[in-house]
Amino acid sequence: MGGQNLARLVVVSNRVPLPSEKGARAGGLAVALTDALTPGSLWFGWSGRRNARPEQEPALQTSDGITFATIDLSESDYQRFYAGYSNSALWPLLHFRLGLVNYRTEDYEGYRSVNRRFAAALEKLLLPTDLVWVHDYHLIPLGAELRALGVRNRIGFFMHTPFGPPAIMRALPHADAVLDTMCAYDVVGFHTETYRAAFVDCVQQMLGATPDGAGQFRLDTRIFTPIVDPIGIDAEGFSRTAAQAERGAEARRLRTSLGERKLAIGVDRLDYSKGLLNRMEAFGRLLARYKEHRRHVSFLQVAARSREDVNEYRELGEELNRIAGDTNGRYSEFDWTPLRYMTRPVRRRTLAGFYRLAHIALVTPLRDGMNLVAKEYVAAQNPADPGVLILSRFAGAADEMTDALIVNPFDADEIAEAMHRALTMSLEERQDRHHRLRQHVWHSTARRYCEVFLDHLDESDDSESPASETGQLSATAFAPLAGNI
Ligand code: ADQ
Repeated sequence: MGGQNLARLVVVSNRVPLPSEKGARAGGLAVALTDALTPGSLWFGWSGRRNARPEQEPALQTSDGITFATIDLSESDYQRFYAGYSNSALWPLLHFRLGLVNYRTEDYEGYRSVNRRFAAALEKLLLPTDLVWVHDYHLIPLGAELRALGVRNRIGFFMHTPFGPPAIMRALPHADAVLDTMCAYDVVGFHTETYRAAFVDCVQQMLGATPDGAGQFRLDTRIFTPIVDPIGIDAEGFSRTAAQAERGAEARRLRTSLGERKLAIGVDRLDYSKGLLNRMEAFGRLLARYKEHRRHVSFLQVAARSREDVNEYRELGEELNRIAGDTNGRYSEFDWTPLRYMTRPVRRRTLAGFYRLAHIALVTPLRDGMNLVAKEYVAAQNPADPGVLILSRFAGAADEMTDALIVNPFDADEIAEAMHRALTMSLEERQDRHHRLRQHVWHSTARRYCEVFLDHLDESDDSESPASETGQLSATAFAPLAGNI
């Protein structure tokens, strides 16, 4: 538990990475929060397990002073809540892929009922002074469900995906009801001003919420504050890890296998939002157009399989296998395989070493809330001889990382041109760009992300909190939060 005088932080996310599962793990949210939670905190959510008769009470375990409270899902909850409404309706919609939205009423009902169940289980664990921080699109209605149970704690919500304007959001069945539940939070956070502004347009145009002119909005009796709070990484720590990992066995094996060749790298979850097809296509076009790069560059794409029980993900996997085979069949020589494609997750530490070896990182999502790989790549570089980041203009990261080579991820020719430019860029230009990118990544860290959000949550309502009445809840209360970031 935290100090007696400090508000306890309660993080809620769909998937709780249990201490027993440490190791290779894809997913930006899990990575950022692992760094942010400190002894005394509670992390609540789904265990990742499916169970024919899930208990209503959460299972508790403690590790390094953090309590993990998890509940299992039944098979039908899993299909409706997780594979269904969350990942077949909300995820494509929030990534502007209306054609991929697959909506079923029973999925929506499952989504709402799992959120109710989560709220009922969490409510029993809450102390009156807890600060509750709910994460991501699976759990949008959770705050409203907690309020319905009489919970008066300060509750914040952070949306890790993009957020669309009314023209997109209106395509979601029950959009008004879902949006309405977002207004039950005290603070609603987004990575960029574009997403925040889109949310504001939605609540004003679709629900009639009104601004107070000082950043807050009112809808009937509820007052909420939408904020911009870009997520970041532990830049210093990641940089150190990369420098060490470069000397490790895996990085040495990779370097030996490359010989004198340059390395381009892509690291993603295997997801249609990540622009993998266009990226592989672009690499083929580079080799077709600029013959001088043949045999002199290898592209390593690590794409950890994810959400395989959603049709679109299986189909994407098959298409990637086809295009990878096609590219290698066309351009391979007996001693050079241009494209190395692996779908197994790679340990974070190993990845850090690979990033450091890579002359180019291709981060070309078609839409992405932020994209932490872009930041990890910059942090991993050797400032004396840095690589070049090629970044999609539709990643949230592009708002801040303007010194990357910014591309339209839908245009494979433009990506190929950017690769050529990166492969032929002078050391001086690489250093200049990297220097500026580095300043940004070191400024906008995971630690800052947590502090900014929790400061807003702390400020959002002083009148009703017993802790603030005694003056005990202040920004300094969160200092330990960042202790191990
Ligand atoms: P994700 O879509 O999971 O996160 P991202 O931000 O790139 O995307 O985070 C991925 C994390 O997982 C990174 O730390 C990366 O190193 C790791 N990872 C990715 N692929 C991996 C692989 N193949 N093997 C091992 N590790 C891998 C969501 C949103 C993003 C947002 C984050 C955080 O979609 O836009 O940046 O949340 O808010």
